[in-house]
Amino acid sequence: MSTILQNDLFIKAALSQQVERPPVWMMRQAGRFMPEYWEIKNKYSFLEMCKTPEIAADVTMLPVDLLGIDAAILFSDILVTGEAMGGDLSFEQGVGPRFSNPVRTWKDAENLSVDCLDKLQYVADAIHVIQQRLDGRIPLIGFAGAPFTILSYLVEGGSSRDFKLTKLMLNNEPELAHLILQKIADLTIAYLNMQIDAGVNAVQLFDSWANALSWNDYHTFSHKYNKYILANLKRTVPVISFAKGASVFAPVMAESNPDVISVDWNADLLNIKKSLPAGIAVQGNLDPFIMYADKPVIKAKIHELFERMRGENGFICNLGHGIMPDMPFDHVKYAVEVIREFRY
Ligand code: 1CP
Repeated sequence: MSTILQNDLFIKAALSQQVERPPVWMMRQAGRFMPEYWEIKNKYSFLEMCKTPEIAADVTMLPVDLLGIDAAILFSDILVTGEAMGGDLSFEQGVGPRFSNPVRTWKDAENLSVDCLDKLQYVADAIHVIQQRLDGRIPLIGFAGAPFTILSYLVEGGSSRDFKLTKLMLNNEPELAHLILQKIADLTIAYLNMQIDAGVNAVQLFDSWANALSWNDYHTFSHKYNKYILANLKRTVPVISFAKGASVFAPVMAESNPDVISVDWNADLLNIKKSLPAGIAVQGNLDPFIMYADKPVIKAKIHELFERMRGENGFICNLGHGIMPDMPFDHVKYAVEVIREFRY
């Protein structure tokens, strides 16, 4: 993207440059907590929304126009790579994501396609429409799911509490898991590079369920592939590595050389930042559940984090995980206002 950004706070912070206040965006910022989301959602299925560039752009723009955040994130889902590879994906109300043909055997794994980037062309098309709408106001973040997190959905056939079948595969048939992880990683490289070519200003790799893994398994089944992906991305835009579990795994994540590590809310963010090599920024790490609290509490928690991070370049404010569907919209909006008014 050669357009000059009117608000480049997010990019500057991602590159550990000095800013007058921390930039903010929030995971799941374009979603079910917004009445305006439901007006669209009531007319289309979730996948129709993702696959119709004009609608994906409409939803991407909701938090830009209604919340005033400092970065937009593409409206899509991490599971679209699993679908492109051959997964029969649906999102049912109240059930969440589902793959009706889980990947559990060598035959299932061999049937997964890697050469399927054409099936994700709608994402590049959406990026073009969104960038026209944004018109350089703020940066656009592209994203993909990390191989271990995608593997868990493919193996379980959907969401899971304990990742029992996934861990059974890692323990009993590690080579089968490696075959699937390698295929996901290869598609993810092509997919994120396609997003970069289409004009996103940053990309984020979501390893949402890394926290399910032991220290050794994290190295073997997650970090190895995330590192391979980061080594093969066009590093023309900042790369953010998110893991639920980053409170523990951040020093390992740093070995894959991301520009930013996005941290859940268990850790002290300053301690994490200080433990990382210079030049790696941090993103986070408000407990999302403060959004249910009274407004003075929200303000106090934000200021507590910002005072702790005072003087640090390379800090992007975000939640440690996503906004929940029933969080009050005006609380989230208030949080963004508090952040935007803050000055170092
Ligand atoms: O606003 C945004 O953040 C942009 C769009 C976005 C992103 C970045 C959506 C829309 N999903 C995601 C990423 C995503 N999807 C992640 C990684 C981030 C995270 O950890 O929260 C994960 C794990 C998913 C998988 C997924 N898709 C879930 C979680 C299920 C579980 O296992 O807990 C859900 C509920 C979905 C559907 C989905 N994705 C996005 C929305 C708005 C929805 C809800 C669809 C609906 O019913 O309207």
